[in-house]
Amino acid sequence: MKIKHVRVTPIAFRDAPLLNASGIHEPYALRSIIEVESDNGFVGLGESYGDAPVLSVLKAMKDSLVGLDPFDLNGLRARVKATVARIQPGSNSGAELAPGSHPSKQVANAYSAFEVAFLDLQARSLGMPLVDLLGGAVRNEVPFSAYLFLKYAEHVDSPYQPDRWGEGISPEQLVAQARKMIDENGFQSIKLKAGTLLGPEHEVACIKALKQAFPNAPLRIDPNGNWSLETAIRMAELMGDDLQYYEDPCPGLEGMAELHRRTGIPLATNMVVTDFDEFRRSVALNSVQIVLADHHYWGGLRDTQILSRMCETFDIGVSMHSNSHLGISLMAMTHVAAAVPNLSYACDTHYPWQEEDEEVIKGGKLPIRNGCVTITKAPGLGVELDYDQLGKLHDQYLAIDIRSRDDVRQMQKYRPDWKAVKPRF
Ligand code: GKR
Ligand code: MG
Repeated sequence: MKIKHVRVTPIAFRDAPLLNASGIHEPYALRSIIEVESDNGFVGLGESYGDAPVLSVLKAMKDSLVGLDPFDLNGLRARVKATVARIQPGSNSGAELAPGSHPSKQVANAYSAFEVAFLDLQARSLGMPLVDLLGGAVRNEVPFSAYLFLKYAEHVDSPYQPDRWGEGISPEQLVAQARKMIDENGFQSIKLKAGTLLGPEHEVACIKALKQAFPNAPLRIDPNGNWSLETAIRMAELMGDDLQYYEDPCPGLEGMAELHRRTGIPLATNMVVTDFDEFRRSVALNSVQIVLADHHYWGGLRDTQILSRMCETFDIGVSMHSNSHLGISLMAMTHVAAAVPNLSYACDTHYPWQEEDEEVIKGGKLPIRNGCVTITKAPGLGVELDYDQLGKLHDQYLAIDIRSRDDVRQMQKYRPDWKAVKPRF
């Protein structure tokens, strides 16, 4: 079997005005949809970042993959390395929350984008679910958590009708947001995105309200490194006992290590451990007790399994990170999570925030039941592209002027003096 065509299609979909440490989400999120077609008629699918620097690598890669055997993952890696060395793509200043766009991650994330599509193609050609190529499923139901955001009711320039979630600013509104998300998806655990302009005390009040409303649900808070060590310690004193884990409260491997020494609270990260070198340094310092894996920038599904194995070796818990994404990514996350025996926590997903009419796979949005996404016996990732939807979302991409995520620039539309400062509090 040889690769005959590779297509990379940038798309844009509506994204809610969600607040975070950098600022606020823009009205559209960008992704790329990858199709790898073999000479015997199978098509493997992938989904990755859609920011300009990433797209430039994916597009530059396309033709070099024609003629390659989709089982030749080492050949894929060599071609990715050669392409990145040749074109040296730029960085994406506004997306430090999502390490995938960082220049040091270009090889890992481009490899991942195609590795998923290659594995999907391999599995389809063999008529088996992708998870079987990862050693088989240790669970068929993969648990995800409710991912709450402080948010405005609508975007600053109102490019479209307000979303169905309404404003999420007060603790009462956050509890209502959680209830709706849990009613619709059955989530058992709850994560609150923090580090926003509303400040740590307000965000701790939201955690307290959530604890009261959902006393049995494990809670997490994630300020994306936007609190100083002293602030993180002060907030830990207020809510430490309410948390399952404390995700990236303050910046840096050293800061996190010191925080753990002084509070004893389990710390999780998708910011200070984003590659194997940082993993090694984190183990030496005991910076984190849980790593949030993300195949998009950890170098694919197989490297995510290696990361999980490393976590097991060093007695570190495994959870999963997410950015705004659609169903192909959700199924890739689900297949790899199904093949990780030591997945110790429900995974993150932004999926509930995405609109019903903007899914790119046939049949619309995938169901999340009892907080879980199910692996089926269908070949590969188990999803098919809806080409009408792909065309619609690509046209939407062409119609807007966002080419790289920049939550700082978006916040400046609300507050012209807003700057990228970290830690802010
Ligand atoms: O989408 O605003 C966001 C998140 O803050 C995202 O960018 C992070 O990468 O969800 C992520 C996280 O857990 O840090
Ligand atoms: Mg995080």
